[in-house]
Amino acid sequence: MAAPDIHLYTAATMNGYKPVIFLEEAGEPYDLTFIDFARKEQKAPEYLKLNPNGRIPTIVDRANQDFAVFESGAILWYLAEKFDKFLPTGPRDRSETLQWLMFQMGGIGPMMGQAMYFQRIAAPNGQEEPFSINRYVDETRRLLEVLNTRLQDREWLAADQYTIADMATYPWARAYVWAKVSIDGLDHLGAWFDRMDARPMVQKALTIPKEQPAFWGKADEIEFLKENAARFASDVRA
Ligand SMILES: N[C@@H](CCC(=O)N[C@@H](CS)C(=O)NCC(=O)O)C(=O)O
Repeated sequence: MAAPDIHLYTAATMNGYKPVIFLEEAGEPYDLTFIDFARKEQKAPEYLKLNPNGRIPTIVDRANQDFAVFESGAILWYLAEKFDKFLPTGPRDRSETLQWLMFQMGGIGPMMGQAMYFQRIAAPNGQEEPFSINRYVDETRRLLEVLNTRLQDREWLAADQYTIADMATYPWARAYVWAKVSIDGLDHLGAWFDRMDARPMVQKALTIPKEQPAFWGKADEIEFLKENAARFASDVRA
């Protein structure tokens, strides 16, 4: 049997789940290579040839002369075009979808990522920075409020349909506990979480890069906190 077109390199992180969600929702076959951060596999010279940023996720399309794509938003966009799914074609709908995809890539992801970093990694390593924590927690809350307002009169983020914008935003926004950001009063966002949580392929995708726990659920368990801080300790000291 021929190998699937798509070879995905990923791990169980917010950005790492996105292409898994797409491929599971689309029902397309793929090979998956788990990238082990503990062994710094994402910095290996061979991997850097695929992803010059040394991070996950990355895909290689064997049916397109082993074309490599990095950056999770670009990966979703590429997969959507290749399989003609979850990215509407009309110019307004398409633009709306890409706007909300960019909002996740440029806003929700970076701000929540820093809120998590300063509270979950820097602080346990003796680098408590209240000014930074407040900045990123407040900014995350503001961005989640933008999502909440957007969702007050619609089921999905863009184009009145389930798209790559929802797939990109869910793993981040849903990890608000891990970012220690309250969603009190954000009922429309909560209802969207319920709709996303109820999608069987989304739930399946979250179990696929198995080797590390998800960033929510048992987020406050002490062992997990220590283990996670240790995984990044060398970066914090640097
Ligand atoms: N903008 C990039 C960010 C990728 C990213 O930061 N990936 C993280 C996991 S969510 C990673 O690989 N971390 C390992 C490292 O920093 O070495 C994307 O969306 O793909």
